[in-house]
Amino acid sequence: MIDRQSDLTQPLATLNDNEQLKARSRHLRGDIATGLADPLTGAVPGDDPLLMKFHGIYQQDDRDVRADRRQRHLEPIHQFMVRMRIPGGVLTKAQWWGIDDLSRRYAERGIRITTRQTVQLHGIRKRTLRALMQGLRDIGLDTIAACGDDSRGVVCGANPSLSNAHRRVAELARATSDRLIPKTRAYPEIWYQQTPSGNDAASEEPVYGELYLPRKFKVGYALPPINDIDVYGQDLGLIAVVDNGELHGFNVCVGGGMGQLDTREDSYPRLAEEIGFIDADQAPEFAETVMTIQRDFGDRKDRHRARFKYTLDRLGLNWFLDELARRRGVPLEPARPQRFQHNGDRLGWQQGDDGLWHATLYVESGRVDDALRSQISGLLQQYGGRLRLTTNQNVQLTHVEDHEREQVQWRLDDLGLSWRLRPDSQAAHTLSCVALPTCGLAMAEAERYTPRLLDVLQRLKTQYHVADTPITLRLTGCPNGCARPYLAEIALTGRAPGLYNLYLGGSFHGDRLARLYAGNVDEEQFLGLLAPMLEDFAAARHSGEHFGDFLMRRHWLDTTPVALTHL
Ligand code: SRM
Ligand code: SF4
Repeated sequence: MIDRQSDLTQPLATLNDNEQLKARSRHLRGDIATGLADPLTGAVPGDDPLLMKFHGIYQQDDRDVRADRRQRHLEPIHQFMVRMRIPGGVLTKAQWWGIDDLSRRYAERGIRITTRQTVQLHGIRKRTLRALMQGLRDIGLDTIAACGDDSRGVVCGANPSLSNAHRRVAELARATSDRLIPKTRAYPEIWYQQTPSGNDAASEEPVYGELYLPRKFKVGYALPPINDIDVYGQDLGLIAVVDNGELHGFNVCVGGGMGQLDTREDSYPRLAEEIGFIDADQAPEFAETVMTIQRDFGDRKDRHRARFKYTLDRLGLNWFLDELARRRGVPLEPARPQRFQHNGDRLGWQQGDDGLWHATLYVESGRVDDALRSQISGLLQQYGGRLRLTTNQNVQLTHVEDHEREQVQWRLDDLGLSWRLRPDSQAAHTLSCVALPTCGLAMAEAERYTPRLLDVLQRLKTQYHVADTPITLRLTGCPNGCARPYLAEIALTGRAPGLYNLYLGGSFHGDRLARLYAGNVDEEQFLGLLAPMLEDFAAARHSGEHFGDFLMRRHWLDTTPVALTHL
C-alpha cells in the first residue's frame, strides 16, 4: 500500500532530528550569532553548524592533525568552508579579483572550483567568518542555500556566450536560482548584522515554510550535444531543445542522484528519467512545482531516504506525473528528440556566434593554487573579458575580442598556461572530489591522490596503446559521489585509506550508471583488474567505440570478480 500522505501533515515529534531542528530554528537563525561571538572555542557549538549549512557554511577540522590533537587533549583545529552561490558559474572580473583578495586574507587553504561550478574557500577561522561574508556581499556574491535542505546552486552547462540559445538558457538558469532561493532574513541579520525587520515570521518563507525541504534538491540545465553537467545526475534536469539556433523548450528529467551509503542497502545512485517537454518560459515555475512536490511528499522521517529519487521510487513515477499534472493544470507534452555526444568540457578556444572568443582552461581537481590565482587575476587585468566556472572544475576566460585573442594566447604562453588549453586527454576527462583533509566524510584520499592516479593510469594506457583515448574517470573519497562517479566509465570511491571500490561501465555521454566491479581494492589490484580490459580494448574495440560501451559489449561486467568477496 502506497503511503500517499505527506510527511508535512504528520506530527512534528514523529519526524527526524533535522526536521525538529529546522522547526525550532526561527527560519535558520538558531543561536548562530551567539556561537560566533564565543571566544573560548574555534567552533560554533551545539546543532547550529547544521543550520549554518543553509547559509553555505560548513564547520570542519583539519583531519591531518585530528588524531594528534586528540592525543594531546587539544580541541580539533576548527575551521570553516564557505561555498558561494554562483548560478551558471558566471563571474565578473571584479568578482574574481574580490574572491582572490578575500581568499588571501581569510582562507588558509585557498580557492577550490567545485563540480557545481562554484567556488569554495576552505580554512576560514570563526573570528574572520563574518568579515569574509561581508566581503563577499561587497562584491555582489552570497552563499545562501549553497548547502542545506533547499534548492542548491542551479547549474548551467556549455558556455552561455556561444549563441542566443545558450544565453537564453543561462538566463533561465539564473531566474530559476533566484526563484528557488530561500527568503529568510536570518542571512542578512547574522552575517551583515542587519536589524531584524519585525515582519511576521510566518510569511518569511512563502515557498519553503519553516521545515524547508526534506533534503537538498539539485537543478541543472544542459545543452546537447554536451552533457557537461551530468544532467541525469540532477534531481531535476532540463535539456534544451534547440532547432535552427532557436530555443524551443526543454525535455525534463527527474529523480537523478549519486549519493549512497555503504551501510544502507536501500540507498543507491539513480539516473534521472526523461518525462516530457515544457516550453522554455515555463522552466523556472516548473522547477518550483517539482520542488514543492518533493517538499510535500519527501521522507522527513528517514533522512537517508529523503532525496527526491527515493520519493519517486516510493510513490511511483505515475503518481508523480498525476500530481504534477494536477498542480500545473496540464499534462506534459511528449519529450522531443535530442542526443548527447559526450560529457566533460570542451577545452581550448571556442568562438561564439557574435565573434567573441572563449578559452576553457583545465584545472586539476578544481584546485586554484597561489600561482594560478595570481595568473588568472593578472590575465583579467590585461584584456576586456570575463570569467566562468564549469561543472568539471575548470575555468573559462570569456568575451575575448577577436583583436585581443592573439595577445591573450601570447600571455597564456608566457605564463606557461597554454598546456591547460590542451592537457592530456585522460586528465581532461578526470574529476575528483575534495576529500581529505577537510571533508568530514572522506574515508580515502581523492584530490591529493589524483596526480599519482593519472600518472599510473596513463602509464597503463600507454602500455596498451590507448593513451590518447579519452576515458571518463572519477575519483571520490567516499560513496557520496561528489564527483559524480557512478556516471563514469571508470570510477573509484573511497572505502578506507588506500582502498577503493572500483566501478566500471558508465557511458561516455553520462547516461548509463557504472556497475560495482570490485570492492576494497588498492592501487595494484585495480590496475591489475584494468590491465586485461585495456589490452582487450586495444585489440577488439570498434572504431570510435568508448571504453564503457566496450566493456558492456564484451560482457566484461557480467561476472563478479573475486575481490568482491572482501566487501
Ligand atoms: Fe558533495 C557532502 C563536497 C558536489 C553528493 N559534499 C559533501 C560535503 C559537504 C561533506 C559534508 O557533508 O560534510 C563535502 C565538502 C568537502 C570539502 O571539504 O569541501 C562535499 N560536493 C562537494 C564538492 C565540493 C565536490 C568537489 O570536489 O567539487 C561539490 C560541491 C558542489 C557545489 O558547488 O554545490 C559537491 N556532492 C556533489 C555532487 C555532484 C553534483 O551535485 O553534481 C553530488 C552528487 C549528486 C547528488 O547530490 O546526488 C554530491 N555531497 C553529496 C552527498 C550525498 C548526498 C546523498 O544524496 O546521499 C553528500 C553527503 C550528504 O549530503 O549527506 C555530500
Ligand atoms: Fe567528501 Fe565523500 Fe564528497 Fe568526496 S565524495 S567530498 S569524500 S563527501
